[in-house]
Amino acid sequence: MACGPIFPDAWRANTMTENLFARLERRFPEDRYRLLIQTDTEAQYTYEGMDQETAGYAGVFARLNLEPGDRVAALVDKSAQSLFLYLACLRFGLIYVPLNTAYRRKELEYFLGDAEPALVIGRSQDESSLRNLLPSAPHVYTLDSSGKGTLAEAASTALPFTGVRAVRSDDTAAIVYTSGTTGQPKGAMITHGNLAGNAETLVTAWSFTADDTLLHVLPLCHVHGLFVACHCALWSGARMRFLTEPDTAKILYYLPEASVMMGVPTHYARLIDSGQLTRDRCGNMRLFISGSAPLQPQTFQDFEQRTGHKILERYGMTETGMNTSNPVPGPRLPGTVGPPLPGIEVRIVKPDETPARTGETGNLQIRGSNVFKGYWHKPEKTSEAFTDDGYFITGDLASQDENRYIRIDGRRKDLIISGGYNIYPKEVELCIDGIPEVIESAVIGLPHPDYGETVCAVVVLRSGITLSEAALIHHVKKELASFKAPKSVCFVDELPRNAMGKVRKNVLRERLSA
Ligand code: MCA
Ligand code: AMP
Repeated sequence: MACGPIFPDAWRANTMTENLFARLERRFPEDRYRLLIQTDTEAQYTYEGMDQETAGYAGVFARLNLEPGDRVAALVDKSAQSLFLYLACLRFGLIYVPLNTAYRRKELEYFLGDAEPALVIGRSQDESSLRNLLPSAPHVYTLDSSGKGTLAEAASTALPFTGVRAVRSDDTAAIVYTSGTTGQPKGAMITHGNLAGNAETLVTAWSFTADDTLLHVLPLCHVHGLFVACHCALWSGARMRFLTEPDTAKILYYLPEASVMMGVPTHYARLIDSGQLTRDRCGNMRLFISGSAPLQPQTFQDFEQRTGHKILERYGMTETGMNTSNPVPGPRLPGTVGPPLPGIEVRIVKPDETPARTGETGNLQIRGSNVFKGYWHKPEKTSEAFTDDGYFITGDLASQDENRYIRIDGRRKDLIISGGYNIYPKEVELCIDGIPEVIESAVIGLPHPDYGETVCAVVVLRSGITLSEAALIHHVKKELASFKAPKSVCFVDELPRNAMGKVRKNVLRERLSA
């Protein structure tokens, strides 16, 4: 049955909760029985199921006397339940703090210490270390489906909270950590209004309807998988096929039933490499979307040749959600991230803050209701991130053509993006410099066919000392999430420096790329 957009134009929701729960309650009660999630283990949940599960979790929040604005940190694997946990926080006016399960002890210590959660939801294998990390942690539960200490068990004895707490659109809905180029990671405070505005914009721009099936292949601990992907489905009443692992064979298996897929360029490069990507397999697909990292024009072309589909590339950030997008109807140009999305002001300025000319590269700045309200507990970092007239300084370098299509030409910030994950060289350098055998190191990104870029460490050892590449990588993996570990190590006698004593990373990149 074709049903078109669930949401009539006249209805405007200021928050995700208003859109989701109020819609089910008052506007479109029949949508309760539509499928929301099917997993790759064939578990399935309707919108009604989501309503009940989130009411159960919110019942636990009520029993724990959590107050609006309290933080709930989640260190959980991807599952339907982890999405419900997030939605339950929205429902109860709590601030959701997603954390990547790849993070190591020291990283977690910092995030939990900074966010000061009233409740932590973890995996059973992390429970005791979480309790040790948080001696004064008020409450810790796990997210397994049943058993002692699980949120499900707590929910089974709590009175379901079937209401929806009223929130203002500028109340914080989530704190998502982004690493800083200097200093420590910053928690971006993303408001209910940011989420709702961006969801509505994307649903319209990408023509989402209740007829869509989104092939969901991304983790739920970052903005791309949690907000961009899930919100498009939830806002439009669509269905999602949740893949718990980013496995190419599984993506290929479920492609025929899907109509939309969102991924990072690595997903698309792997699909092409599989040799099994055909037009037939994509027969039901209407849209492939890519972001979080640059999509190589070659990948765009190879994908189109095999499937007939032009991948739609868009550009966003944790702090802003999505800013620009190639169009659904209209030309999708490889190597560009499309024009600004409606309602989002994008400008490109030269170092003296005057506007860059058409085609000229400059600093990309963003203003709009999609832009976050600031960094948690870091007012100075917040004011440094904005211009006097309220534009957010992205740290990306870009140019714009005569049709307003934007090209991301580079980054002012020292950042490596590997398979869509951001890695800050400074953090890895500090970790390597902590090895007794090491005098100093420089961490750079090198081009890579699968991950786009990978981490390479250039290391100076104390004289007469040896250290193997494997031992160095092992050390980093003990301290930091393993995706941050170097994929290659190059030992040198000294690092090239400029007259100011600064390491010339561009020289290293040129030498090692060659
Ligand atoms: C995993 N590994 C990686 C990466 N992913 N190494 C470098 N870069 C990576 N991206 C390491 C693991 O630590 C592991 O190491 C080994 O590779 C294999 O892990 P596996 O789980 O098999 O990973 P994979 O299959 O290689 O995963 C690749 C992936 C994944 C599917 C591209 O990284 C992924 O889901 N990326 C998406 C990230 C994302 O959602 N970014 C959005 C941020 P070991 O064996 O040593 O343990 S939000 C954002 O950027 C903004 C808002 C935006 O615009 O979207
Ligand atoms: P994050 O801090 O994880 O939100 O990552 C945001 C950064 O990812 C942006 O500032 C860009 O540098 C990069 N990014 C996101 N989408 C794209 C894209 N389509 N092309 C190039 N870079 C991108």
